[in-house]
Amino acid sequence: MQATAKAHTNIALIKYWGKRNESLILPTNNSLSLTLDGFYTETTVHFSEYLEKDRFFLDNKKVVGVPLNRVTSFLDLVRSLAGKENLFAEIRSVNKVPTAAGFASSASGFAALAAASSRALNLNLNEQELSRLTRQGSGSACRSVYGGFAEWQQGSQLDGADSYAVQIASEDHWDVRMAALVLSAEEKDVSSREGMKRTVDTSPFFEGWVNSIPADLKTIKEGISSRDFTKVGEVTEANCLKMHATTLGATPPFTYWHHSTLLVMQAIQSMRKKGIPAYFTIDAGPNVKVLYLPEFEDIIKNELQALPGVKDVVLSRAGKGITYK
Ligand code: FM0
Repeated sequence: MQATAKAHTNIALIKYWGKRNESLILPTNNSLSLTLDGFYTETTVHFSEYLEKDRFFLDNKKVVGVPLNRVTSFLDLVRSLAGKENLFAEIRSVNKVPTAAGFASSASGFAALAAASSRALNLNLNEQELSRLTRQGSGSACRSVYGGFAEWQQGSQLDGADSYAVQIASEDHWDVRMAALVLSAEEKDVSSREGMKRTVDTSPFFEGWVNSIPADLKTIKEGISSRDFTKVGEVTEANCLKMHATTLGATPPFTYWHHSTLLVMQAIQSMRKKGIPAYFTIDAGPNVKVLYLPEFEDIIKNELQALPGVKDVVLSRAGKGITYK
């Protein structure tokens, strides 16, 4: 009753921002992401009759408190699917992230946990079933089941049966790349979970955000299918800015940007004026990710590394979906 799975993280080009059901993790909009080969989590789950509760080691360190509770609650779902409510597990995860600086590992983490635990209990889930299960650990994680470009379909059913991700194009369809810039090692003030809830509950801009999604999705899917970098880049950047605009309208208002975030955003826009095609996106934190094409990799890396406030630049290609050992 043991299995090991590896999952890569994903970065949304069209963001998930808002839930319609918090306990089931059902979103208010579809989202679309690129899975990255540079960041992953590898997890081994070992269920054993000799254990009296779950125990969790991350990078060989024992984890307790809230992160352990999140893992245990998620395993409760897997246990109940398998009819093994009283079987506990030892979970060992290794995170491959360049630094602990504000890079969400929850996407790769829950995808690897869902895959390893469901396989250890012989659940035989197909990709859609695995994505639907993964969603209940962390929403954005349901897209990491797939390599390349994946779309999380929000679905309409109340129980979430039709809320899971599907692959839009594999990692071999198009060699687009992403640079992750490390700007700050500080803990964020407002988690993505809390930030999206505050936005849904209080921001007058939230309705505009939700209404704008279908057009953005149509554009990005056309762009991905025809490998139109300008089209994909422009809608990625615009969608990110719209998401972040909703937080400024919340009560109390907040932003994830630091001064160095804004500096990098402006630098990327001026790189484009110089003829270097690059577009940014930002999640619920200060760090910036930059979408680019391989032929511009050297120049983009040099320009980004030279920016003030940039501590590190990590380059990624499109990554694979879940793999098992
Ligand atoms: O990834 O409350 O998945 O689409 O990263 O666990 O469901 O951590 F920019 C924000 C990620 C949200 C956009 O939210 O929330 C995206 C975000 P949970 P997540």
